[in-house]
Amino acid sequence: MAAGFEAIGNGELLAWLRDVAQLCMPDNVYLCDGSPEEYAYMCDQLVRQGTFTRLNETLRPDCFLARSHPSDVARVEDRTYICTGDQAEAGPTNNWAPAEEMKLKMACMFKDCMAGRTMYIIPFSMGPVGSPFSMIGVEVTDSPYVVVNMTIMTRVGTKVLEALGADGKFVPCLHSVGAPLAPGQEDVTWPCERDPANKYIVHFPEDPSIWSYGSGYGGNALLGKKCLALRIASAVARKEGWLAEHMLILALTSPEGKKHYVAGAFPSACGKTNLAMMQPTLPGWKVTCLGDDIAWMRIGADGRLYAMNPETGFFGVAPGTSYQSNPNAMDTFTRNSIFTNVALTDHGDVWWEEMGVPAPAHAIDWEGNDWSPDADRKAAHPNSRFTAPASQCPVIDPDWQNPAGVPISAFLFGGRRASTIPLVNEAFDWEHGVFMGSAAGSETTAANLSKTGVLRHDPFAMLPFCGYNMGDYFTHWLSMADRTDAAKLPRIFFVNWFRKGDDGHWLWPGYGENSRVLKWIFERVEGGGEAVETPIGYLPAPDALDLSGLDLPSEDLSALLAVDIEGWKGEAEGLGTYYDGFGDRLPGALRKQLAALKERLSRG
Ligand code: SAT
Ligand code: MN
Repeated sequence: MAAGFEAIGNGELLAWLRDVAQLCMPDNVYLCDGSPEEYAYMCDQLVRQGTFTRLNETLRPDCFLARSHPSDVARVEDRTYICTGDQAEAGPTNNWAPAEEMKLKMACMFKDCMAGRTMYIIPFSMGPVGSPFSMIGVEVTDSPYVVVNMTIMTRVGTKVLEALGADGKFVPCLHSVGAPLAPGQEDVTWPCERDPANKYIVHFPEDPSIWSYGSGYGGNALLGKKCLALRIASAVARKEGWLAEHMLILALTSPEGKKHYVAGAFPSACGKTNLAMMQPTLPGWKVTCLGDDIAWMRIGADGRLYAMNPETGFFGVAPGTSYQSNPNAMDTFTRNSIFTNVALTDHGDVWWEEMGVPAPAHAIDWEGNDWSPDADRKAAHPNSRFTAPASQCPVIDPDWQNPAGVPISAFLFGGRRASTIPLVNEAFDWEHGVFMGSAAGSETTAANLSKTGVLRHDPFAMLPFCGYNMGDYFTHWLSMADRTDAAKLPRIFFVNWFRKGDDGHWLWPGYGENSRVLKWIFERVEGGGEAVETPIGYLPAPDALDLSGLDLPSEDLSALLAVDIEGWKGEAEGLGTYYDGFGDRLPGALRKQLAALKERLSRG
């Protein structure tokens, strides 16, 4: 193996790397040190290869645009597997194959798959390097695009190898775009496996290890994120008694200077990034951001639940991001950022739909073609993304890298729901809150390569990310109440920013105006905030939401805070059928909660 490997003092890692190199047969091997020089060099190399276009140095210094292949634009949930010995361990919501069989299959897929390419070794830490709560992974990839994105999204390089030491544990994460080059064959700008049926995003939680083949995009390829920090970590967390969740973390500070931390689970592309760094419209209130996608949480010595963001960057959806919807994101990716599948303006800047600036008269669209506003297609792909360092966020919280995390006062659950689900609804207690999380559903978005706008159950926004049987996951959530004084656990709220009127108009303005809902939640946590008890939970009393300065038609407000009994009866029926799919892995407490909800609804 190549020089420079003296830094790898870990025997297990060396042995794995030798095996992998022999299997994949790359032309070169390169160990990433994580330095700024390396990052700059790799970006230049991506420009030379045509994968990256350097953006205008004045408008957007040290920023790059990448265009992926049109077959490779989102996560592929139908090609994502949890492989265990026994199918029951993966459960009914995951694709499964026997672990041993899948390993053989993967060995065949990966054979010689890096021919003509360089194999990059990326040691990375999810969570601060050296923290006892962090997890180390080593991603081996043939994609330099993955290297630079991982460098933004995680802590990468020599310092991680040092923390790993001679006998530390790491999660082996093997990735290939699945496009070996024959001698003399010219490369393309976005190599990947074009046939979706040949992509495999495979997790072996019992090892644990990850094998990802055929895609170079987002969560399919940046293996620290969904694969390690959610699917593998959720399985580890269950065994060790903590939580690995698809949640943003924010801090809310009142005009009096009191601070509460909130974590929120919403499906992909449902506004987590916007909420996590929102600019409140309510005077005097302040939001600071700790993370926009993943929270690892443990019960601390004081019995409260502490959350830490294991990532160091944002991989956010570009379309819809504007100075109106998310000014802090706009100010985060002004420099040192990567844009994928957005449009390129003639000034060398980026553009996307609903960016809040007029469409350019001419641009190059995400597929590399000329585009003008009269074209009947979008300039940016709906799942186009920015990759930006969290440290550049103007409202990053001072504690965002605190290895001990921050104590969570409230959980938010939500999704995209045009009807039935009210603006905000508080659980009666922990068990009822877990029930609410298990009942969450959302319309599908472009974050997954499949039909969008279809309503599906998405418990805790973890449907695509839970690395074990979802029934056991519910049990694990319920068990948190036995691990501490239940009164110290976060209060649980269900929110819905996406309600529409019968004529299709949005009932709630969302974005910074969501601070009005956060204020009520803050007050509830503090023991105030007026509420009414309803069959579905505690809703704000008629005047409890601070709507000062907001021009909200009263009929819209009534609709947002109404309990649609018939609609909820339908929800309950659908949930019963959904629960049936979990068989005896469904905790009895949730069946009891469902029966109690039905009973309350029947009383009206
Ligand atoms: O591509 S990612 O999985 O990282 C984004 C998402 O779906 O949330
Ligand atoms: Mn996500």
